[in-house]
Amino acid sequence: MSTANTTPSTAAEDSPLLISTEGAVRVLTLNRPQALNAFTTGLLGQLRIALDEAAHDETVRAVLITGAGRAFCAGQDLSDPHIKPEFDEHSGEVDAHKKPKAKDIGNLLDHYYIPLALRLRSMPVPTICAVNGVAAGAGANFALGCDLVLAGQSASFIQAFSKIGLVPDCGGTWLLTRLVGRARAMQLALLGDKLPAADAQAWGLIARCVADAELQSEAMATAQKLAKMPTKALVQTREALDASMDLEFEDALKLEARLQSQLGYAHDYLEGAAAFLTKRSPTFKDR
Ligand code: T3D
Repeated sequence: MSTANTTPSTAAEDSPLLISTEGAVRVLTLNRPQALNAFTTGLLGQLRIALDEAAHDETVRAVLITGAGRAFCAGQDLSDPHIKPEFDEHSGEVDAHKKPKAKDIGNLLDHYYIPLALRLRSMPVPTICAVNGVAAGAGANFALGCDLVLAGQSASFIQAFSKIGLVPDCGGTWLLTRLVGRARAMQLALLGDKLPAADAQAWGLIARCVADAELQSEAMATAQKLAKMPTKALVQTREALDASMDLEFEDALKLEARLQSQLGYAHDYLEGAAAFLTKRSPTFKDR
């Protein structure tokens, strides 16, 4: 990734989340490479705060999320003391005679994953994910929740949940069916097999699979391009496309008209139209 005009991370280099800014693009890098950037409650909390900060910073016009090292994210860190199930550390067996201490995974979702997924999906700026390696479990679904997903050719997507007796979470059930349809969603979710990035693109799960060496520069170029575009219109496009899945055709037409009504009075439409008609480059500023 280019370092031109980059504000270095304010967090320490060993922080689980690195934050930097390149022009109007906020870059968030998951940084637990020794555990394939698996989500701890600490990392989940930092990620949500970083998204909140980006949402409230008027100078930020796109967010780019990626991972450090060879993986994007291996999902929930299964050794995190907050959720680690009880078993015999020596034999690795679950003691059938001893009632294991229950840990409510739903609580973890309520407190960490749901707020994070909702924050991501309601960002007032476009979000781009550069999937630099394996994305498993909640790591895959967090990536798929971004507006545009680019992946390196050696990256892959795994709905790892069924292998440990869980259902897809972090929006997986909602996202998968909408992105690839029920048949392929079922295949991914039931079997939990690895889907290589090239197949993910062919299936319509992600926007683009690119050469590994080009992933970060392609993702940054895309983020910079989006950052120069009319942010508010991009975000309302996300809302309209998401809503359209549950709307009748006529209701989708009416939603489009309502959004155009609002956007038509905004600076960016006037600027865009004026720039086109006077053959100059537009400068968009609405957020
Ligand atoms: O409680 C809950 O679970 C609720 C939350 C649910 C949300 C979820 O995300 S559930 C799904 C959780 N994730 C998984 O089940 C995936 C587990 N990981 C894997 O299946 C594999 O690691 C991968 C397929 C992702 C990658 O395989 P590979 O062979 O490239 O790497 P590896 O050797 O398995 O892993 C490298 C290291 O990362 C290793 O540590 P070590 O042995 O070098 O010290 C491994 O233990 C660690 N690691 C990988 N994934 C996780 C992890 N450590 C903790 N949690 C992980 N999820």
